[in-house]
Formats: sequence, structure tokens, C-alpha cells
Amino acid sequence: MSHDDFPTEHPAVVTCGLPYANGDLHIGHLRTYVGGDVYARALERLGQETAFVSGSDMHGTPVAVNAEKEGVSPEAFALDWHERYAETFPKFNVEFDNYGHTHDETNTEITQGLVRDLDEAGHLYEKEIMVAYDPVDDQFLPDRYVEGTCPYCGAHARGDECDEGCQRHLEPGEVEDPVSTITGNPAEYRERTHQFFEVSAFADYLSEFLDRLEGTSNARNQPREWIEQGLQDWCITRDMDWGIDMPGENPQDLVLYVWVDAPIEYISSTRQYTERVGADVFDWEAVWKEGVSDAHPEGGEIVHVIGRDIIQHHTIFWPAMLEATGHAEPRAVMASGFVTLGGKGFSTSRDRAVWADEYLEEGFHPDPLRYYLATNGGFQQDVDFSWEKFRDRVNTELVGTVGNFLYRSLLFAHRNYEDAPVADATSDEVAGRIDEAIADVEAAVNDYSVRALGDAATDLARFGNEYIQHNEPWKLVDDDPDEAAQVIHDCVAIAKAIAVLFEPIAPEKCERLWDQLGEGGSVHEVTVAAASEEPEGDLSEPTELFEKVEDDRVEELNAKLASRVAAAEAGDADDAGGEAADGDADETGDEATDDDTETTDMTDIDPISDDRISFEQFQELDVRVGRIEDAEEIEGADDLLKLRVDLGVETRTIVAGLKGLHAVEDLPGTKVVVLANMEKADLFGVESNGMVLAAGEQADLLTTHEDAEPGTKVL
Ligand code: B3M
Ligand code: ZN
Repeated sequence: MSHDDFPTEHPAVVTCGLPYANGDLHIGHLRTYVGGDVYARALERLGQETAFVSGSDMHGTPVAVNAEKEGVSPEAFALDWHERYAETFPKFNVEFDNYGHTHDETNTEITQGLVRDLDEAGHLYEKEIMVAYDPVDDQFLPDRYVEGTCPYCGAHARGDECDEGCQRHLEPGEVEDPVSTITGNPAEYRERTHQFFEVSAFADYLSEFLDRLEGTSNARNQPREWIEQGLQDWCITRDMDWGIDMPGENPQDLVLYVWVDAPIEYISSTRQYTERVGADVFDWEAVWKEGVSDAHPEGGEIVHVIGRDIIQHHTIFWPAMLEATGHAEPRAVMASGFVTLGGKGFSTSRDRAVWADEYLEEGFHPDPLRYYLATNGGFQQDVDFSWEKFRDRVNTELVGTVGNFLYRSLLFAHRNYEDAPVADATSDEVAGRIDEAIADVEAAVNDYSVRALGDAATDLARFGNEYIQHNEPWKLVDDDPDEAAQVIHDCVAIAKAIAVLFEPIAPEKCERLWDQLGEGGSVHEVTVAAASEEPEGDLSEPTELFEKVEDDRVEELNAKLASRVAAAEAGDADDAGGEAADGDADETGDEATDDDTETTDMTDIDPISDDRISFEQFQELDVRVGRIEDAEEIEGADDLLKLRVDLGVETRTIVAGLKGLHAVEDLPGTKVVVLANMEKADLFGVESNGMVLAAGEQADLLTTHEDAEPGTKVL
């Protein structure tokens, strides 16, 4: 690793945190993958030799718990998700040079080798510890198999992290009042012998490492505090079947903790890339090992792109493992903020998400989402997604600024000059502005600012719009054809620079622009120097690069999301603490979590929305008085009841999450309030045609005080 400005003479590896292979990806997940991809592409545009790698995280309880719920083996379950992820990323133009997984042979071999090296170097020791155990089910409860109370802040916590409170990583045995997430049984603690890595011995090294570490400031500041508070050693084994076996003598059949083999996949994935392309094209050892390559004795430039919830693993445990085993140290950690949806967290279990596949199925191009996620805020900041905000940024910036400039310039050039306009060279003013944009991109890479990478290109397009508007070439064509040709030549030069500089953010769109410009080859292959080279291609008839997002699409998409959330909430209304066994590594943002107490803590009540709706919007809701005629259970559904509800004009079947909260036999005759024009939903094979309104987790049914008849409208 060096601290020279990029591009350096050493090979670089950009990695993205490995997604747990345990469930659908939503657009919140995509933020770090898009960020990593944008950054890796930008490094390449600067001429830096770069490999971009990641892989699926197959092990650990986040996978095992979800597989168990589905009743399939963790291996089959994880492989299935792995294959889906490997297909999904390229659809968003996230193009890893290698995308492996932690359960393959390469990673098993490298992991076991590295753990052996730690052992031989005297950094591992055995210790008896108490681990959670379910006496009824007769099984150990590592990590997410157990939940309880955080010993540091008192919040409800998972066995391995205080996800709802102080965010600390929790060691086995730390969580108080342990309960099994699988059976709900109270757990007890039993003594077992586990392997520990002496992270505490690396405190001084880590402090110095943090002083050198580049990337986002959150990745340095938080770990400094942890070091000041005193580092604990790290338990690296677990009582589980699923995982990589602890090498050497292993009488208790322990596997390695998932966080041991997961980051090692960064190395394994790079090695697989080398195995495919040859060490002369990319040498994994030159990057990852110290003292192996003569040209790169300190290794290469390692840049980790991660979510901010896994800073500790990447700035404490991982660099200590690397340092202890003769590996190169990371140069930078870029830790992103979370993505929220309409101001709240994504919730996979409540279907409160815009799914990655869904975004594409709705017919949207991946590049506008990349733009949105990459530039909607600084990388460390949380980014809120809403269809309205997406529409606004696409329409204003991509269509209005970038697309508009390109289309009007290239159309004018094509109509008036057929191929390239005839001026000899780009004017000094415009050439100077393009050089500035190139310098902005170089600075953005060295500042680890994904957002500034996007801004460099959009600012240039903004300049282009002003330039063409100010010079009015359409007026000059007749009066001063040479000047007109110069202006348009300049605009084509700006368009070419945009194609090069915007490629990291919008790779597919920029490839198309490159084609329209008649430049040969692929824009993916050129360096930023090409941005200031004279445009020489034969222009083809341009088409608009970006499409507007229409208002009615936004309404439609919001309605779909709302009805899905309502259907999911109907499904888990009585599911107290229902997220508990969810294994949802993927819940992002600070969503209010379920609470399994009977009383409502007023501090948990959501603030009243500031977003007012019009009376017209309210009138779109067809809310009616109804009377339950009949209620029955639904086979296989833990929370739901099937109701027949008299709405005066007709009797509807409505599925509601009332099971366990209301006695089935008490319900017939109860007057309720129904949202009658709710989108139909299929729940456990029953078509639900409407929604019964109820308050809170206990589903307190709304009713009327007097004798309004079924069918009466609620106004
Ligand atoms: N699989 C996912 C997460 O906690 C976890 C990342 C591993 S990166 C080496 O975000
Ligand atoms: Zn805590």
C-alpha cells in the first residue's frame, strides 16, 4: 500500500462487503455495491490497475436461521441466493471482476491456512466460556439463534450485536436474559472451550493503522473510541455445523465464526480473478501479501467499501488478522450511511422495500438508480429514497441537465454538419473547462467521494447548457458559419468528456453516448485523458439518453408499495417481536422495531406525519361500515383470520391479522370499519378483498358508536 495519490504504480483491489446469501436484495442494499462499482470504475478511468471483487457470505447464523425457517439445508439455501445475486448485480451494471462465495474451495483453503498461521504465530488461545444453550431443544444457540438484553445499553439485542441499541458487536455469553429465537425457549449458559484471537495485543498497531487509514471519516473515528475503551479478544469459533471447520485438533467440532472467513473472501475472490486472467494481467499476491512482490513490497492499494454497521469488523478484527499473518493492510475504508424509504427503514418482513428485481421489472433503467444512490448525499450520510425524489432528480438532473445538453448539441451537430463539426480544435475556454472537470474527477477519487464523481460530470453538462444557450449556434449558422461550427465542435467535445467522466456512474448510458459520438471501441476501455482529446467520430442521429419519470408512474408505484405493506402488516399484526428470528442483516435504517409488551410505550408512537393530503386524496379512500358475519382460521397462517364482512351492498371476504388477538367466536356481529377499495391481496391462498381497520399491535378494531348500517360511508 502506498499513500501516493491515485493513480499509483501498485495494483488496487476494490471490495464490497459480502451480502449474506439469505434473502432478496432491495435497492437499499445496492448502495454499497453501486458505490464500490462507481469507485472501481473511476479508479480504472484514472489508469489505476484495479480489480473489483466481492462474493456471497454463505455462512453464519444469518443464513442458517433463515434456511431453517424454510426447512432447507443452509448450503442449498445459500447457493440458491448466491446464484441470484450473481445474476442481479450485473443487471445494475455492477460488474465485479470476480464474484465468488465463502463456501467454495478457494476460500476454505485460504481461511484454514490463515487461521493456522495465526495459531502458529501464537495469536490464538483456548478459553472456557459460557455459551447459550436451549435445554429443551438440546442445541447450542450461537449468535442470531439467541436474543436478549445488551449488557452495555440495556436494549433488546441479538446474540452477536446490539442492533437496536449501541450497535456493539457482542461476544458469545454477553447477551443477558437469553432466549432462543427458534423456539422462544429461555436459554441457559453452558461452559464450552472456544478459540480466541488476541486482538487486544494489536491495540497499538491498530491506533497507528487508523491514523494512516484513508476513506470516510466515520471509519476512523468510531474505532478510535473502541480502542480507547479497551479492546477485547475475539472468539473465532462457534458451536454450529454450518461453516468452515476450525483447522487442527477440533474435538468439539467447532466451525469458524462467519466473520473470520467472510473478509478472507476478499483475498480468495482476488485469487480466483488471477487464476482466470493470469498473474501477468493481475497478481493477487502482489496486492494482498507483504514482501512477496519486489515491485510492490508493501502490497497493493486495498479499498473496502462497506455499510457503516460493519466498520468494527473492517477496522479492528480484519486489519489485526492481516497484520498478524503478513498480509498488506487496507489503504481505505469507505463506510456508507443507510438508505431509508420515505424516511423510514426498509423492512423485508413487512415488504416495505423497493426490491432490486422489482425496480427493473417496472421498466426502469439501472443507471438512473445508480445516479440517485451515488449522488443523493455524501457517502457517509443516510440517503432517503422515495419515488417522488427519484422522479425529481431524474427529471431535473438527468433529463433536464445532462440529457438535454447532449440531445440538443448532438442533434444540432448531426443536422447541420452530418458528421463531426468542422472547427480545427476545441476552444481554449471549453478545453479549460473540460480539464477542470477531469481534475474534479481525480480529486473525487482521492477524496473517496462518490458523490463528487457524479457532480463533476453533471456540472460539466450544466456548463454545456449555459455555453450553448449563451452562444446560440442556431443563430450563427447563417451569419457566422465558422463561429457556429466552433460552438458546436465545443459542445461535441463536452459531450465526449461527459461520456468518459460520467461512465463510472452511468456506464450503459455513456456507452450509448460513446456510440452516438461515433468514437470507436468502448468508453469502458479509455482513461480520463480521452475526455480532453478532440472528438473525431462520425456522429449518428442522437436519441434522448434519459427518460422522464411521469407523475402517474410515481402515484402508481406508491400505491403498490402501500398496498403491499398493508397486506404484509395484516399478515403480522399480532406477530409480537415478529422480526426476532428474521435473520435480517438487511434491515437498514432505524425503523421502529416491534415490541412485545402489552402496553404501549408512548415514546414508541410515530410522530404525526407532516405530509398533508388533500381532501380529494382522502375521498379516494372508500371507507365503509361493515359487520363481521363469520370468522374462521386459515390453514398454515399463524396470524390471520378469514372474515366474511357485510358491506350493505355486498358481502366481502377479507383476511385480517386478528388471530390470537380476538377470539374467533366473538367476532361475528362485530361492527367494523373497512377500507373497501384496498387492492386485492392473495394471502395464504385466500383472496382478501378489502382491509379491516384496527389500531396498534393488538389490533383494536375500529367500530361505530351508534347504529350506522353496513355500507354507510365514513366521511
Ligand atoms: N455478510 C453483511 C453485513 O453484515 C456481511 C458482510 C461481510 S463483509 C466481509 O452487512
Ligand atoms: Zn447495546
